[in-house]
Amino acid sequence: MNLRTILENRILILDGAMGTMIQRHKLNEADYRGTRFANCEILQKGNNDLLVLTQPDIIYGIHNQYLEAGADIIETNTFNAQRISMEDYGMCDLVREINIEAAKLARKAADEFTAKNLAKPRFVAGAVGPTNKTASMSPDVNNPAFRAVSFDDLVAAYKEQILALIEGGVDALLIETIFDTLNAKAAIFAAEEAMSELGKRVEIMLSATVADTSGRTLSGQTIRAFLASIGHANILSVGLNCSFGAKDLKPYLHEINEHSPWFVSAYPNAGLPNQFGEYDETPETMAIQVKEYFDEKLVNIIGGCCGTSPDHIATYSALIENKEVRKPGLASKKLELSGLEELEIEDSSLFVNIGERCNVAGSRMFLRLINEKKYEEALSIARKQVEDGAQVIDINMDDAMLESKEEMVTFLNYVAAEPEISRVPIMIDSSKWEVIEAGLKCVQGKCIVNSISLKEGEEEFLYKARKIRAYGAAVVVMAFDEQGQADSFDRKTQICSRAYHLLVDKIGFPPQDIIFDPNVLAIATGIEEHNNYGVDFINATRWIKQNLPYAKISGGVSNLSFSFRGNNVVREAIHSVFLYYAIKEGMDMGIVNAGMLQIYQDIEPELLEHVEDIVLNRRPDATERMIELAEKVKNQASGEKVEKVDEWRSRTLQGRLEHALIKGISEFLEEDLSEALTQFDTAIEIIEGPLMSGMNIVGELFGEGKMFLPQVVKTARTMKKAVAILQPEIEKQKVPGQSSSAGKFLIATVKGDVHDIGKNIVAVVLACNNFEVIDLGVMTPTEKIIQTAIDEKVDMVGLSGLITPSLEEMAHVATEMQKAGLSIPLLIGGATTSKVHTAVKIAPNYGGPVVYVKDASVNTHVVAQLMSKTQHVAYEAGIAAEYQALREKQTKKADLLSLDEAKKRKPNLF
Ligand code: B12
Repeated sequence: MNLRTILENRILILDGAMGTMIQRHKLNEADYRGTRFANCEILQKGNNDLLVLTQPDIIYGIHNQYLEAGADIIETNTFNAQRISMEDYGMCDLVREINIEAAKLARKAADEFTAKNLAKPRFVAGAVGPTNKTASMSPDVNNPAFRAVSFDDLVAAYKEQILALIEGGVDALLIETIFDTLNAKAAIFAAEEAMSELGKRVEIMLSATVADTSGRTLSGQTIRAFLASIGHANILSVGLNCSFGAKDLKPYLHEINEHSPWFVSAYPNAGLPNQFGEYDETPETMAIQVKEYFDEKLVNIIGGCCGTSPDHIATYSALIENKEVRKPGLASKKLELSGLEELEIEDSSLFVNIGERCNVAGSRMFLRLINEKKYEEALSIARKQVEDGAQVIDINMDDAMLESKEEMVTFLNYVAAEPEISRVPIMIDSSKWEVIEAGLKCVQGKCIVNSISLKEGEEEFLYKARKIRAYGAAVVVMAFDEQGQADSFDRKTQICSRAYHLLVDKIGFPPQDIIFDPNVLAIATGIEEHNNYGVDFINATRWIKQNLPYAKISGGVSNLSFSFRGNNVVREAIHSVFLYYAIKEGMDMGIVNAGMLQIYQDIEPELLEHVEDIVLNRRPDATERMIELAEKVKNQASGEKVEKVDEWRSRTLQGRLEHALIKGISEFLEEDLSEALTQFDTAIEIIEGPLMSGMNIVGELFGEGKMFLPQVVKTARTMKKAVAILQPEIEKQKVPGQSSSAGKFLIATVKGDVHDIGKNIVAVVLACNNFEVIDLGVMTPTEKIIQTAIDEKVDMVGLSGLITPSLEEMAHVATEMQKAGLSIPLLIGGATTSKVHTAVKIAPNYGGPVVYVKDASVNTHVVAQLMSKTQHVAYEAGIAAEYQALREKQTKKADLLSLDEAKKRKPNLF
């Protein structure tokens, strides 16, 4: 029976700490050296891996103790046995020997136990540690681009170790204590190379470690980002080890459990070391915590890390008996990318815009900065794009006068040191393979390669695709083949189809990781054959979506309007019209200059008609007519600006505020808001009246694809400014008289959600009502909300959320609040929340009062009721009854049959 089959039926036990057990032997320098290394120059005390050669009986004894305690899998004593770490001890030349001997020792012990009880086969996992160097971070504070170890160094070192482990007879490789995903990707790469060289496969198991309670790895990735980065690997299991004790590891295991299609492992520490460097968790206390993992079906493999011993492991056997096994979920069909954070793209996602400014071929300023080696300044271009809403950033260093490969590596290393930039995935853009490959070796996240094509034939195409997959990236495939660039619908679809089937059927490339670029080519050039280019792209997009399942579509949008260089009004309109139609047909993403987009809705009717004529090739004279109008538009452009300002300035106050928000213009806010203050009773009414209505229009346009994220970011900034202008007014309306706090209110936007405008307004209004507000900000993990609520003894918790996944997250918070024994009121708010969802999906998870609150002003009233000593019981009972009624109504609805079903079931009376 192999590991996989057993794991489908029961939980497996991994051994506990090796280091802790070795320490118990209190070995001295001479013991470490043994006779063989008695004369070596470098001190060896602490070189635990060497003990397989100098004290094999001790290591064999420890393996036996763990096997005796019930471990199904034991790890070889090789955590540091690769060249990079062994350099510290001057023992690089022993790497192969140590690994072979370590594997043999463990194998011997395991096989002896298997022979004693064939029904419980024992396995050996080759321990592959993270090394003592990190490929994603610079150890030199003065040079963020410096790296103490490269991907290639790591691959070489890991490969040497892994070859020896496999030769020594391990069943699996356990790449563990991953703190830098790039190191882990190198280990996976090396493992695949070693296995294909030996012609033998063993299982790969991965285990990461989170650095602190932010739930990130040391190199800054969230769990989801880490999972996306290693999604390409052919692995048995993924999980967590080390970090902190079993209790604190649990929330992160939940995350892995939810999002991984593999078996899940955990081997926590026996708590965090205390002041004396000792571990406090006894086998009994740890067993109580670990039991929850099994009860909640979080893991398939359980073991122990630092501080654990055979006594800890021995408690597990009883705990796993008759436990239902966790079944891994299905592999995702979404395109999952990552920087430090994850970006998930599926067909229902909104258009993803890729920042195009870090391209030496497209931005003169970026080229100059790279040429002058002003990397810090070049970084600010990348930072600005992310701030302005770019969800991926394209990096291109293809210039004849540049050392493209070096510049790509240097800049990517700089980017890695900037968390604000590297939180988004990278698109490595080059026409040179060596530049792409060098770039892939620098990025820990899951990036996109831009691009490969069939230009040089199938063999070359598949070679590159296989490599890209091995580095763990997604790929843009240009519609280009041996005959050249595809310029018609037929050529585009035929090449994309050929490429898709080669990738998916021949080499098993995941279809969701293929992004086609069917070529956005310039229209209205005066050459008749070019007139249909826009339509061909749009139609090809539709065809690809219908015929090549899960593949994505991207394109460089600015090419389309190339004929109108120098005329930005027309260019912006062309881009928006094109995107409007292409997105409707399924275009998922595009390389876009966010500053070169008009809001579709706002394009002058005459201009819109002319632009649609050329983009959609609606009439033969479209180009001439557009050229004519373009001249007029261009000539008017500067004068018109003044006119345009005047036009919207003469609208009603409501109209002006809405316009300012939609366009992201803050210039007149002071003026308009002062006027508003004379017309509305309170500042809050202004927010909830005209400002909210502006935001709602933005939301609608955004949802319909008529506005894009960068434009919404601008809007959000304007809204924030407006709220800031009104804040002193809100404060003036502060409830006077009460000196002491009216209560403590904890507010947070839930995990995964960045929207905070509404939450901030609620916080300000509450503060003005004498509440002490603890604002945990955005993307707040559940555990933080609950821990703060308990530590700060708050009176109420308020959750804000504006995207659909937040609804589920809120239900989860409610469940966890219940588990934590809380009973304080829980308030739910934010645009996507609703009374019915709160009643049906959130309230049932929590015993305390749960109240949906529509907006900040209603909130004051709700909070007052909940805090009132005399009214809260009646108020809560009223809400509970109302929600119960809503639930019953909902259940009845769910019981109703569909019309078709009802027809099918009609009684047969005749
Ligand atoms: C501005 C905005 C953004 C800004 C947010 C900036 C910021 N710092 O907040 C940016 C550009 C960053 C953004 C990003 C995204 N957004 Co957005 N965004 C909006 C937009 C246009 C307005 C939101 C807003 O601020 N409204 C104004 C405030 C005042 O209203 P409010 O939050 O509802 O708050 C009021 C009440 O609800 C209540 N309230 C709010 N919270 C709480 C909490 C408590 C306890 C209480 C009592 C009351 C309460 O009081 C407030 C004042 O009265 C909405 C559209 C809309 N109509 O909501 C889309 C919208 C929410 N976004 C949307 C999407 C999809 C996204 C993105 C996923 C886009 C993308 N492709 O990346 C990302 C999300 C990233 C993430 N992981 O969160 C969708 C969500 C769809 C869905 N159901 O999932 C929307 C609805 C747009 C749409 N039609 O598609 N977005």
